[in-house]
Amino acid sequence: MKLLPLVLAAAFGMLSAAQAEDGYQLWLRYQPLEKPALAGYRGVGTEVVSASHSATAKVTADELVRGLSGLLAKRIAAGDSIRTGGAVLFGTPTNSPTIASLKLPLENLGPEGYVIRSLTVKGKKITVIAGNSDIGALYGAFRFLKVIQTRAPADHLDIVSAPAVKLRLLDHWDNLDGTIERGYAGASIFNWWTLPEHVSPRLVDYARANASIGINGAVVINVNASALILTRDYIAKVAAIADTLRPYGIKVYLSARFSAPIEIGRLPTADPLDPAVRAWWKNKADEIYHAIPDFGGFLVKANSEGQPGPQDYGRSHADGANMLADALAPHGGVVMWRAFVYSHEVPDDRIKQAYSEFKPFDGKFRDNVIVQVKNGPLDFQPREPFSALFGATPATNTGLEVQITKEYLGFNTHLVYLGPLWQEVMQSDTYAKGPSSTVAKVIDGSLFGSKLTLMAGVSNIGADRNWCGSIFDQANWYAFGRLAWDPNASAGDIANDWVKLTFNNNPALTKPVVGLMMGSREIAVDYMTPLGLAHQMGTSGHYGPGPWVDDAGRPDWNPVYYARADRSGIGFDRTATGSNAVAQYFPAVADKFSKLETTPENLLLWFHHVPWSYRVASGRTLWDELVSRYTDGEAKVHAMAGTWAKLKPLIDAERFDVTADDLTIQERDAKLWRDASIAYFQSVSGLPLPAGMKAPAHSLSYYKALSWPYAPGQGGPGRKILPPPEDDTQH
Ligand code: GCV
Repeated sequence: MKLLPLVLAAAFGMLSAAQAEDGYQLWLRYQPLEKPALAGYRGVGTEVVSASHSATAKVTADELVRGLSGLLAKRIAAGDSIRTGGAVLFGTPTNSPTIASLKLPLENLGPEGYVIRSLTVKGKKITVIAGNSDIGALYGAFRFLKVIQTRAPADHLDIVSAPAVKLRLLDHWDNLDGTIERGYAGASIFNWWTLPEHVSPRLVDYARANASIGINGAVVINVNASALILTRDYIAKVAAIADTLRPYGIKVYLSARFSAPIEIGRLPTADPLDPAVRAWWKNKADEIYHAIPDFGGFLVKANSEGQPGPQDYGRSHADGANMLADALAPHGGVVMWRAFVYSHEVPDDRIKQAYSEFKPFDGKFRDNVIVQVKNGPLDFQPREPFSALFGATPATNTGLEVQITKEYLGFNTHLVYLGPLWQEVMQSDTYAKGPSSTVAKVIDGSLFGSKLTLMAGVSNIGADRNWCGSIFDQANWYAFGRLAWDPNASAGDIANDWVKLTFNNNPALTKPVVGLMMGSREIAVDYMTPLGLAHQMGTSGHYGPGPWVDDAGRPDWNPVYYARADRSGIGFDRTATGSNAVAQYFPAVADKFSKLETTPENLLLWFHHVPWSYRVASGRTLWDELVSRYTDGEAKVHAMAGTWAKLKPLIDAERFDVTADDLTIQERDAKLWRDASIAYFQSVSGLPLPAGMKAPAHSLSYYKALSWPYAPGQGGPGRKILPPPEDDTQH
C-alpha cells in the first residue's frame, strides 16, 4: 500500500452528509473527542500502517483513517511502513513480518479473531491489530475504534477476542418488489431493478455497520421466497451485492423456494428423492458458485404457512434439507433449514409441532445442514419460554433465529430494546446435560461439540435514512451483532456501549438512557401480554390489541386460541392435564413448568389455565394482577416519555424530537392496549375492576371495530378495508 495523501474525515461522504443528526451514521459517528479526552490518545499517533494489499486491508485502512481522523480531529495517513513514533499497525503474521515477529496469541482465535496490543517496536510506540486473516484484523480495527469512541484507555491495550458462533447472519425478509415483510423502516435497501449495473453506495455503509459488530452473512431475500431469485438474471444481481459485501467479510445467502425446480426448472415435481430434481439443484448450485465463489448457502422455509416443501411428496424435512446440502457440499455451502413449522391440520398445540417434527430426525441431517430454531416455540412474542428444541437434538447442528424487526413489539415506534429478551433466552437452562446447559452453549456449539453454529436475526433494516425506522431500533441491530459474537455478553453492557457510540459519553445521558432501554422490554410485555399471555395482537398486521379475535381463518392464528379466557379463568393448560407441551422439556424444566407454584409468574398463563381468583406473589388475585400489569405498563411508558423529555439539553434536536414523537405514539398505543385488553377480559371474567383502577376509555365494541388496514410490513393485495368506528368516548 502506497502512502496515501493525507485524508480528513470530512472528505468521506458518510460523515459530512450526516452532519445533520439524522441517524444515518449509526454507531460509527466518529465525532471529535472533547479536548480533555483527546489528551489521553496522543500516543495513538498519525499513521495507519499495513503491508497487505487485499480489498479487506484497503477498507480496514480506510476505516481507521476515517475513524481516527474524525475522533482525534487530526490528519491521519495510511502507508505500508512505520515512519514515525505512534502508529497503528494492522495485518496478519503472514502479510506482516513485524506481526509475525511478535508471536501474538493468535493460534486459537480462528480466521475471525483478533489481538490488539499496545507495544514499543524499535523504539516506536505502536498499536498492533492482528488477526489470522485480514477479516480478523478488520474486526480488530472496529474494536480499536470503539475503545476510543467510548473513551476507554488506549495506551496499554491487550485485547483478545474471537467469535463464539460461526455464522452470524442477518435474514432479510425483503421481497423482489422492494417491500419488506414485517419491515418498518421503508423499502428494501436492495434495489433489484437497477442491479447489477448499479449497486447503491449505501450497501457499503451497510457492510461497514455489519462488519463493525461482527455480522458475517446476509440472506438477502425473504424466506417466503420467490423462485425468480434463482434465475440467471437475478443471480447476476446477487453476485454484484456479494462483490460489494465481500471485502467486509460478509457472504451472501439466498432463501430457496422448494418448488423452484417446477416453477423455473419446468420439471413436473420437486420431490427431493427424484433424480432429475436432485440434478437440477446440483446444477443450480454450480451455476451460483460460478458467479459467486464464496456463496454462503440456502435458507429454507418449507411446509410452513403454505410454503412448499418435501412433505408435499411424502418426504421428510431431512430428505429435503439433505438434497440441498448435497448440492452445496462440493462448494462448501450450508443449508439453514427452519424449524418454524406448524399446521392447523395437526390437531395438537401449535407450539409442540416443531419439536414433534424435528426431534425424530436428530442425527439424520448432513453435516452442512443447520436447523434454525426461533427463540421461542411460538413466534417472536414479547415473552415466550425458550424452544424445547434447544438441547433436544444433540446430533443435529442447531442454530438460533431471533427477530430484530419488532413485528410483535411495537414496530419501529415503540422504544423496546431487545437485548434483555435475547439474553433471557441465551441464559435459559435447558438441562440437556444437567445444570448449566444453557441455550448459549447450544448455540455456540460447546454443549454438544457442534462444528457448524449459527445465530440469525430477522433484519430491521430498510431504506429509511436512519436505517431502522427509529434511532433506538438501531440498538437492536447493534445488540444482535454483539450477542452473536458473544452469546454470554451482557445486554446492559451492550446498551451502555451503544448509547456512548450513538449519542455521547456524558454519564448524565448514558445512565438514564441505558435505564430506559433495559426496562423497556418488560414494560412492553406488561402493556401487551403480561403474565405469560401471547399472540394477542390484531390479525395480519399484528399491530394493536385483538384478544377477542376468533375468526382469523385458522384456529392457531387466533388470539383466543392462546389466552383461552373463560368465566373460570385464563391461560393455556400445557401441563399433563392439557396439551402436555411441558413434557418436551428436560425433566428439571418440565417439573418446574408443570406446577403452578414453581412456574415463573412471567410465564404463568403460557403454561397454566389459572382461576381468576388465584393469588399471585403480590397477594392480589390473578384478575386484579392482570389489570394492574396492563395499567403499570401504560404508566411506565408515560414515565419513559418523561425521562426522555428531561434529556433534551443533552441530545441534538433532530434525534431528540423524533424519539419524543415516537414515545408519544407509544403512550397512545400502550393506553389502547391496556384499555382494549381490560375491556375484553372483563367481558369474559365478569369481575369488577380493582378499586381505584380507571375504566377503559371506550366500550368493547369500539375496540373490536378498530382496524389498521395500512399497518406497515404486511403488503399484499385484496385486504378488506373497514371504516373506523364512531367515537364513543365514555369519560
Ligand atoms: C416470513 C410469522 C410472521 C410471518 C413470517 C413467519 C416466518 O408468522 O408473521 O410474516 O413469514 O413468521 O417466520 O416464516
